[in-house]
Amino acid sequence: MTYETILIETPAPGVGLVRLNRPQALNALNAQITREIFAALEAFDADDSVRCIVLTGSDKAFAAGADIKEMEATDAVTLFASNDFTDWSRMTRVRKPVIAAVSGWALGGGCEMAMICDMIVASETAKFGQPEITIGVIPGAGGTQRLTRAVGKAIAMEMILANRHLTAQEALHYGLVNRVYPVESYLTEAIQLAEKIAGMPGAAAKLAKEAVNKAFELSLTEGLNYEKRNFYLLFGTEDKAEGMKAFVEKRKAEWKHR
Ligand code: DAK
Repeated sequence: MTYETILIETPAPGVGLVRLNRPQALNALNAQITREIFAALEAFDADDSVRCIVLTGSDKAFAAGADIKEMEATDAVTLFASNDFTDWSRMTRVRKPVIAAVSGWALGGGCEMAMICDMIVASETAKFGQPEITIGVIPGAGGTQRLTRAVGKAIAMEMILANRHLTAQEALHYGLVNRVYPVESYLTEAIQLAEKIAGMPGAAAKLAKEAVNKAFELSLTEGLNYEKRNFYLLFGTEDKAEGMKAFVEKRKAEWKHR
């Protein structure tokens, strides 16, 4: 597939990079870019040479939300029918770890897209917000749920009802982001973190991601059972045999990612 609104790179061993590229609209998420982002993530997910994915925008904007100019002309029936745009659950089905590298605006759907990722590395200029109420709607791609789980009810309510924006440091304080770096280095740092994850045994990384995400959906007992099954499953992998043998032999493991 060729892309018109995103750029694709493999900047480090095992790392796939998806870069949003609609600078004229601050990377606003129209149907085309959304479709291309999901397709690119799915392509990296299916590519054996990639084990961790970084999703980024520009230094000025990760994404300023869904494209309001496109949405202005949309009615409820059309929105319901346009599955490409509305089926953001495609992103949650990516099994490899995904890191959002966020600088500048991460508003509305931009903030929601970053929150679907497994970790967020931010630049000092990152600004997170859910301003949908200022255009007469509410978050529609997980903002009321994922933001509340990430920062707690009080701050989520203020962001969603009063359009409060969080600075990068505030987002770090409330647990929305993992790390904050100067704008000159946030992307390099995100790629380095991705390279570190890509250097771990691939099946374990996928199953660990899956189990952590289950913590938001299952009861503790169900979650613990889920974790245990994934743990047992890994005892069937070549990397488990190699990892434990290498420890006993006091040498570095050589992963096959199988
Ligand atoms: N949509 C379309 N164009 C946008 C845009 C957006 N969200 N944000 C910025 N732009 C465009 C501007 O119109 C302008 O284009 P021209 O007028 O020059 O042609 C260009 O980008 C530069 O923007 P500004 O001139 O406004 O730049 P400033 O630095 O002055 O301001 C800003 C930056 C980010 C504060 C401002 O642009 C802004 O407030 N933007 C809108 C932010 C916003 O309200 N975002 C939330 C949109 S609602 C769903 C999935 C997703 C969603 C819902 C449902 N389902 C799966 C069901 C998501 C909804 C949303 O995100």
